[in-house]
Amino acid sequence: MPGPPPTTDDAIDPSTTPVDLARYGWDAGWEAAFRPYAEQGLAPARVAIEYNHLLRLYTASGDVRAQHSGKLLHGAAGRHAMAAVGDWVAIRRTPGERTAVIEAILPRRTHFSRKAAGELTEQQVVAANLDVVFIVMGLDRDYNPRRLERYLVLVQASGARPQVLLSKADLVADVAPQIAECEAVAPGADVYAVSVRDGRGLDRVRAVLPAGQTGALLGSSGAGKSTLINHLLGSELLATGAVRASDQRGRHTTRHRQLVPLPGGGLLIDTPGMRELQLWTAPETATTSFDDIEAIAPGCHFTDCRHRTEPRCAVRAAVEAGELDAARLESFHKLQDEARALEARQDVRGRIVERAQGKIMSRAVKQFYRGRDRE
Ligand SMILES: Nc1nc2c(ncn2[C@@H]2O[C@H](COP(=O)(O)OP(=O)(O)OP(=O)(O)O)[C@@H](O)[C@H]2O)c(=O)[nH]1
Ligand SMILES: [Mg+2]
Ligand SMILES: [Zn+2]
Repeated sequence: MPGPPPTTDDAIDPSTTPVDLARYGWDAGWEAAFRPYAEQGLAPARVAIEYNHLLRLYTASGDVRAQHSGKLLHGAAGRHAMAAVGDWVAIRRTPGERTAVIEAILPRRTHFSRKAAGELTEQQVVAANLDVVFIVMGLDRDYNPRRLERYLVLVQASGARPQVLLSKADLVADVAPQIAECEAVAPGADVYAVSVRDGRGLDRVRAVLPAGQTGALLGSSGAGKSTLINHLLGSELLATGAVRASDQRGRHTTRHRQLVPLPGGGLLIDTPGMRELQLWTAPETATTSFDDIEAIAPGCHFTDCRHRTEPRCAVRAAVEAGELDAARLESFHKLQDEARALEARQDVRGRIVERAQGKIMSRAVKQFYRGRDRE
């Protein structure tokens, strides 16, 4: 078994030889976006690993650990303003200080978000600046097309291209039925089988990650995400863990998100298996991955038909005629309800934040005048 991934901040040796940032996906666009920060004497870096409050960054002069500036930590934007793995950031390094300070995050080209776990209605950016998102689903008991729908909604909203990897293909005799089923759920996405045991599909993964492109692996614990990266790397960089014999569930082996440069020049982000995948998206985007339903909907009598109890609904008619899977329409309704509920909670939260900010403002104004009275 390989050792655990680096968990202490000294685990990655700071190198002294300069590194070409192109290795981490730096290009002319990032260069242009960074210009104002370069003028302030800041250096560019890409977030490599995210621990709780500490980040590990790739820079042109080796890896450094970093923390957010006070301004980013306590700003009004909340968790969205925190750097996520894959972000390009502007850092300040003070001679003699071991930790760099993240002063700014360059505008993200794409980001994959979900609702933060727990009660808070807060967006959590799982990974940033992704060209591709690989949804990894094992062909063992992990296989679940309904969960795939949920992932696709979030990938759709992220701006990255979705790829569906049916992993552990060596465990089943014929992958064709599952591929067909997933293709029906994921119109427009590439769906293919991979296996590290017989090497199937690995070249296809490499092909969608040419030099400079960044992908992220998402999926349940035990789906084989870290194992796949190790195979693409040709080394056991990441810890992997066998699924439980009783129910084939994973053991949450990966604890941190981590950006790994691959030999071909592409980059892949490993993520911990998700326990909870709550939506973070508007009701309109929640249904854009249901092209099959959207294609039938123009036939409904009402233009704003929700395909529930409305009369002369073409979508329900298609289900009754056996042309559309009933489970598919059920998912459509479920995801839309969830997105609506989230939207309502966000409205409430927005008002609370505004009120709190109003209070802070009026206190600051009062203090300002009190100060002046004393002068
Ligand atoms: N048969 C078979 N087993 C595989 C394959 N890929 C991974 N596995 C096994 O699946 C188990 C889980 O693999 P991991 O790579 O740790 O899974 P993970 O998705 O990273 O899981 P977390 O880190 O917990 O989220 C390990 O025992 C792997 O050996 C495959 O292609 N075929
Ligand atoms: Mg893992
Ligand atoms: Zn309808």
